[in-house]
This record gives sequence, structure tokens and C-alpha cells, in this order.
Amino acid sequence: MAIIERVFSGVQPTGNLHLGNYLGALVNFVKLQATYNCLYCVVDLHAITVPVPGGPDELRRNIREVTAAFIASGIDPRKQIIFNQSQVPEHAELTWVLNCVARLGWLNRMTQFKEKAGKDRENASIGLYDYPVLMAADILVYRATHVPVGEDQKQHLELSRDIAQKFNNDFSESIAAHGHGDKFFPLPEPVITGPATRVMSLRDGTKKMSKSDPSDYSRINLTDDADAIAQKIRKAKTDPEPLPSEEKGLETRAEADNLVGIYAALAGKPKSEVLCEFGGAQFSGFKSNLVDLAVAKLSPIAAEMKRLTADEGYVDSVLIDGADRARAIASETMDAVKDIVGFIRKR
Ligand code: AQP
Repeated sequence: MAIIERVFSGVQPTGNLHLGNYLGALVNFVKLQATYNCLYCVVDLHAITVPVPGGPDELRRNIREVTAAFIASGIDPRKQIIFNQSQVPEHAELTWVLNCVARLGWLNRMTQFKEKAGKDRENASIGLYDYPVLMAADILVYRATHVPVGEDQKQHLELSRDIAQKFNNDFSESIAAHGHGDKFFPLPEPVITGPATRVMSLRDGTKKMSKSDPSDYSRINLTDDADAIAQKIRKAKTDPEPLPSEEKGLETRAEADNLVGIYAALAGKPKSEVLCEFGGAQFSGFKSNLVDLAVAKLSPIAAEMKRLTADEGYVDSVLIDGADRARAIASETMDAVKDIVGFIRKR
């Protein structure tokens, strides 16, 4: 089995997709489809590692909404593979094998688990602890070479590389004996690029914009209408100084830096160019321009998401077709893994 350059990434159906998910992930997903074969996954197995507040109906609604966001952002479901994780059982199957390769010490270092489990660690699900191994399986079951993610997923990506490397080492003789050369899994490369790899909360420039923040004013949701976008940007925390003319002037101003970063990312310009234009301006004027830009860029996506989510039959058909195509790749990998590990299987 030759290694083919392939992109994989996933988004959790855990609530409102926001501007951070869009600029940190979806924009790059769209760009990469011009040069790679891509698989974009709605990672519903990850979503149940914490309780889903509205239960199964909400989970189904969220899965369709993330699928709609993929398509509305510009991913073409006929050319690329869009699917939900639970329809491809090989993700869970490979997770078990990789659970036996990954080390407890590696998982104990994962900061996302520590943050999400908080003080009540004993009560966290085993799934939440094992989340990074499932993520490694998501990527490796397609032997993906490139993984576009936001900055917050860097540590998990490094773990995926460690797991791939250890599998390649532990089974090196069997890998060679089965004709896969000196490595079976490629070490996946993180693609953390663009001017907004870490979009921060609108209420606190030191915290990342997140679906689980209790304040809706902390984030711009992809489904927000023009009024909501305007209100949230106008209420966004700032400081009393005018905008600086150079990037150095943003270094100690987290909120100003975040808003300039958002403007730059939406306009497709470097921050330095935004500061050339707005250096010396008060926030009120800058925010009005940011509102216009955000509404112009995000409203068409919100409208298309609304249209798509109203057509459940279409969205579900995209997921089923995507899962069939994903499974053709995943089952080939899983067969090879079974041979390498020493399981007996029907041929
Ligand atoms: N604030 C962010 N800035 C840039 N990128 C971000 N991503 C998430 N937040 C930001 C990227 O979006 C992709 C999908 O994320 P996810 O839904 O799989 O999980 P997450 O990182 O846990 O997202 P949230 O919004 O922060 O959810 P909660 O609140 O549940 O933790 C990933 O590529 C991620 O890097």
C-alpha cells in the first residue's frame, strides 16, 4: 500500500460553530481542497465524551448543522469526502489497537483533558481521557499526511505522530514482511496556518473563543444574523487607547490584537496592512468597519446553512455517500493493520 498525500480533519458537533472554528479550521479546509484529496469529518464519537445538553435530538441537529457549515463554507461534497465518524466503524476499531500502543504517561500530559475534566477528574468519562487516541485513529485510519487544525489541537497532533511512530517501530518486522516497507503509518503533518490560528473570546482576550463558553457574547456564531454580529462586536472588550500603527503596539493588548487579527483574517490581509489603514483610529470607528466586513463575509454562509439544514434529506444523503467512500479507504487500512498485528480475518 503506497502512502498517498491526503488531508483529514474533524469538527465536533457540540453546539454553535463559531468564528474561531471558521477561521482556524474551515477556511483552511476549503483552501486545501484545491491541491489534495480531503476527508472532512463530523466527529460525533468525540461529541459524546461529555454529556450532550439537549440529548440525542440535539446531537442529530448539531451533526446536520456542522455538515451544512462544511458545505456552506465552500467544501464540495462531490469532490471531497464529508461524513460523520460513527458511520465508519473502523475509527473505533483502530482506536482499540492504538490504545494498546499509546502509553498512559503520554495521555496524562494532555492539557485539553485537564482543562475539560477540571477539578472533578474522577467523574470525567473514560472517553474524554481517550479522546486523543480516537483522534489519532481518525487520522491514521486514512493514513492522512496533512491535518489542518487550530493552534489548540497542536498537542493532540503531536500525540498522533508519537502513536504512529510507535506502531511503526513496535511492528516494524511485520510491516516489512507484509510488503509495507519500513513504515506503515505516515507521521501526519499539522497544518496550522493563516492569520487566525487562535481566535480569542470577545469578552476576554486571554481565553480562546469556544463553543462551551457560557457567554454567547464571547463568540460570533456562524448562524448569527447581522444584528447579533453587530451587537457582539460593538460590545467586544477593548481598551481606551487608539489602535497602534504597528504590530509591536499590539503585544500587550490582547483584545485589540484579537479584533485586528479577526479583521485581517476576514479581509485576507496581513495585520500590518490593517494597522496601516486603522492606526490611530478609535475602536468605535474600527468596530463599525469590522461589523460591515463580518456581516458581508458571514451572512451568506449563515443563509446557506439555514437553507441546507431545512433539507435534512439532502444533508443525510451527503453523509451516507461520504461514509461509503470513507469506509472504502478505512477498511483497507484496517485489514492491513489486522495482518500486521497478527489477527486472523476472512479474505
Ligand atoms: N478559537 C479558535 N481559534 C482557532 N481555531 C479554533 N478551533 C476551535 N476553536 C478555535 C479549531 O476548530 C476546529 C474544530 O474544533 P472542534 O469543534 O473539534 O473542537 P474544539 O477545539 O474543542 O472547539 P471549541 O469551540 O473550543 O469547543 P469546546 O468549547 O467544546 O472546547 C479544530 O481544528 C480547532 O482547532
